[in-house]
Parts: sequence; C-alpha cells; structure tokens
Amino acid sequence: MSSSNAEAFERARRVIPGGVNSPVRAFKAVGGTPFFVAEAKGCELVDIEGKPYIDYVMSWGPLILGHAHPGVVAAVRAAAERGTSYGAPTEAESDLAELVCKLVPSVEKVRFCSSGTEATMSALRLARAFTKRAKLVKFAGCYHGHADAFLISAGSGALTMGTPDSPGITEGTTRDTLSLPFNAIDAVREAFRAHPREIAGVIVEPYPGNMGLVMPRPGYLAALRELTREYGALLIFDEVMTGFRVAPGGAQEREGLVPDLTTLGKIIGGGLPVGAFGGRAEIMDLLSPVGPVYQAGTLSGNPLAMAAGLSTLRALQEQGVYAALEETTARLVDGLGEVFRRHGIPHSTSRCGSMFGAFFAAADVIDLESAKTADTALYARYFHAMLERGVYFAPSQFEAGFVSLAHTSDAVNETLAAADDALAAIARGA
Ligand code: KE4
Repeated sequence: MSSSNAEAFERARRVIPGGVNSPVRAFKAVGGTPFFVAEAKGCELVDIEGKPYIDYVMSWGPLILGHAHPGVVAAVRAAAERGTSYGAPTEAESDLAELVCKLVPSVEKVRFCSSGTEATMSALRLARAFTKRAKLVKFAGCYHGHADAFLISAGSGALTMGTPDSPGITEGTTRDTLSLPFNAIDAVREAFRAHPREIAGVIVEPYPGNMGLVMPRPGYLAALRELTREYGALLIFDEVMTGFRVAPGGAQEREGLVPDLTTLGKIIGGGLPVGAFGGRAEIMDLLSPVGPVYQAGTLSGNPLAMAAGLSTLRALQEQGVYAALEETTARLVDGLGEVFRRHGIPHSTSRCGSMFGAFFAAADVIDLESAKTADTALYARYFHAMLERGVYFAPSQFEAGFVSLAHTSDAVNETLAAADDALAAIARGA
C-alpha cells in the first residue's frame, strides 16, 4: 500500500484514467489531491494516511445506515458463503422486488440491474417502445447517469437541438433529447406544443441532487404529471438518489404523485451495485422475455447485492428511522446556515429527509443557471478547510450531501465547530 495519498494518486493515474473510476472522485472541481480510503465505519472514513473524516458524501447516497453496518455486512458475508453469483433466479430477487413494490407507490413490477445508468437507459428504451415515439425531455442540471441520451445540455429553447455534454455522442441522439430549464413549466408546455406526438418520456429527478439540492417549486411536479398525461408521454421519476432517502416511498410518496416509470439505485443496493426500474405492469411486461424490449445483465439481481439491499431496506422499516434522519439533518443544515450567517456569507441551504445542499450564492437557487451563480472558489476553499478539520463534504459545489443513521449528535457538533473555525480562518486569509 502507498505511504501517502499523493503517492497512491500518482500510482493510480499510471493505470487508471485520472486515477479514479468515476470522475467526481478526482477532486477536479475543488483542486488538490484526493484521499484514498483505507476503511470506513459508521459515519467515518479513514484514509491510507490514517486520517479520519466525518463523511457527508456516504458513497453518494447508498449508505443511509452508515458505513459497514453490521447487519449489512453479516448479510453479504452469509450470501457470499453460498456463492457470489449464479446467473440464475433466486428468491432473494423476489424478496427485494416484493419489498420495492410494497414501498414505491407507482411500482407494480420491477427489473434489477447493476447501476443507475442502466436503470435510466432501460427505462428510456421502455418508454420509447411503449409510446412508439423517439424524443426525450430532460432538465438541465439533472443527472441520470452516463448513457448517451442523457448527456445533452440545454439548447437555446425547446425548439432547438441541445448540445452533447461529451464527445462521442451522435447527432441523431442529440436530436432526440430536449434539455429544458428545471422549474419552468412553460418550457415543457412549449416543447409539447412543438412536438405534440413525438415525446416518449419526460425524465426528472423529482428533487434534483446533481446540481446541488434544488427543490421543485410548489405544483411543478404535478404540472409535469398533467402535461405528460395530456400528451401521452410517460413521466419517469429518476429516484436513484431520492428513493428510500426522502421517504420510504421516495419523492413520489411525499408528493402524492404516481409517475409511469421510476428508476432506483444507491440505497436499494445498500452499497453494492444495484439499479432498478419499475412501473405499471402493462409497461414493464413489454420487457423480454415477456415482450419484445430487450434488456439484460450478467450480474443483475446478484445475490450479494440483493442481500445488502434487503438488509438495508428492512432496517429502514424500523419505527422512527425517518424522523431520526430528518432531525439530525435539520440540526446539521440549520446549524451550518447559522455559521454562514455569522460569517456574513451569502448562502442558501436546502434539505429534504436526509439529503441536503448548501450554495454560496446570494440568489435563490431554482435551476442550473441560478446554481451556477454560486461562488465555487469559496466553496473549494471551504471544502479543503473542512477536510483539514476532518470533515468530508462533496468535492463539488454542485452535489448534494447525505446524512446516515450513524451520524451522531457529537459528529454534527464537531462539524459545526469545524465550519465556524474554517470560515474564520478563510476570513483571516489563512
Ligand atoms: P450510477 O450509474 O452512477 O449508479 O447512477 C447514475 C445516476 C442516476 N440518477 C441519479 C439521480 C443519480 O444521482 C445518479 C448518480 N449520482 C452520482 C452523484 N452525483 C454518482 C456519483 C458518481 O458519478 O461517481
């Protein structure tokens, strides 16, 4: 093992592009050298130099119970001793599928895969097959994984083609994706008027967590439901981040809305690779082997991942769990807001369940454009000052934070004290 994070990063970059297997981990948005993790337990990560951090990234959402939760570890260990993969059906898949159908209002049937990207990619194919239409509407600042159709930024309006976020995406793909501003229902109405019978689906993170946390305006999601129903397009709630996070039944439970398809991930795998997509049986039964829509995966429904997901979702059924998560998150976020105010820093904070966001922006953040007014240079200094004080927030202003059942009141107090000290040091120019 390398003797320092710098040495480990140098070594990794020789054999892995950027030294990481997912770009955000490289700290490019905040600068500096990423730490390499040696182990984690509860709300704490320890890097290979032995430095501990209170973790508010929590693997970007899956670890709502905390790191190395004893029940999850025991379930995975027991599953592994019976074999790690079969490529054949197991009852654990039915156990988890039945639990998902019970918890998520819109899901009558669900198919498991191995990532959120696979889930959204498959849901889009299903929507196109069900409606026999090609176009997709998504929203700038929402992230749905890295399948081509979703890596398209906003065009100048609903009538013009978007632009790819990445090379390697064809014009044909770009033509079929309309990227609109979030929280602007008129833009969606205009898109449907311009393409009344061409839009297969509208995909939305109901509570976007990939531009920082940006909450929908009252009535916005209901209006999306109405418009999609009026024009015969499917409403796809991408709940990979909000599923089982903001409520047992996700954002759709809080909103009292029923999307046509829902994508899930992160918590459903309890830290192991699981994605899922589900919805009305009449749509889901279009999937092979019942229907003609092909979708597959060697490790889909993997027994270890099912064991971790089941153990996690069952633990979340305990009485009072969501209230406890909400209470810890409120103390943290309200406390941070108080610290920012005390230091005269323009900011806005938001929280829902145990996910939260904080922008160093004076404006109200309602979409990607207003999110981009945030002071990212200050955020980078704050990020590193907190890291030095043993607190790990997302290495980008445009990400959400996550609290777990393992975040103790001491950890929150330590975090608030560190934030106060960090901002005082920044004010002194340290
Ligand atoms: P994955 O393919 O990364 O499992 O899921 C993609 C995805 C889909 N939908 C939503 C709402 C998501 O938040 C994600 C993934 N979220 C990012 C966090 N910004 C994962 C972190 C990363 O890319 O390394």
